[in-house]
Amino acid sequence: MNWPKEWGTGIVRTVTRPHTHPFIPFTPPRLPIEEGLDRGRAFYRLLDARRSVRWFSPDPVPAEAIELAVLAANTAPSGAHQQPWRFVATGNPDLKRRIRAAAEEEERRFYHERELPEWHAALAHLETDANKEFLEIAPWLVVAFAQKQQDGKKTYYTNESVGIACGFFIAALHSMGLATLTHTPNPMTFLTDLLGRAGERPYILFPIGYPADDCEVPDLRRKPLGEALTFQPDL
Ligand code: IYR
Repeated sequence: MNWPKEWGTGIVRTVTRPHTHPFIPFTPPRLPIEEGLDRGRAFYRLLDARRSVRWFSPDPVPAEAIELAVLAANTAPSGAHQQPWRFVATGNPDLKRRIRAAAEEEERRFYHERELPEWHAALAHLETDANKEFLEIAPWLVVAFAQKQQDGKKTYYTNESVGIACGFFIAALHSMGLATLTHTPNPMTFLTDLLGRAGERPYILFPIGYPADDCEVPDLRRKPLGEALTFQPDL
């Protein structure tokens, strides 16, 4: 391998731990601290430019972008390395239309029939409603499913694992200049039937595409670092 001298010699200690299962060396070159921080700043700036989008362009997005985002998601850590996720992608107009129709049916109940005043009040600033036109306009819909069981065996930390994979997925889409929305029609069991994933739980429905030319987003602020991070004891 070829890396700058200041990253070290690349000579790795041979270890003789008494493993009972296969292990391989993992000794990535260590970055100089300043370079690591520069990369951290750049990565933060990249992610900070992401917004959840509800107005998409119908412009096509190559299937390879979806494949790359799922490859990224598929690198997520998971309980017992069970990787309890399955991403189902469709760009099929008829299927998208049926998903939209079923989602809007659920959402009409959510917004107009169910007695959820606190939830509705918490959402008001997003100005969402039961109309989910974006489910037909976005060129791709990808549904993340959680596998509570695999081959009849329970999976562990299923929700956490799928949540982390979805985070990687969202970041990968953003890195390609694509937008998405973590859409969770409630309930969304209809996706299990429409997408033929019996035994799997729909986790998030992601419309994916480029933002529309006239896309807008709510004027939100991210919570300041001081509210997101506590050093204990204080620095
Ligand atoms: N599922 C509904 C409501 C909704 C709920 C939350 I929490 C949001 O952050 C946004 C919307 C919908 O998609 O409209």
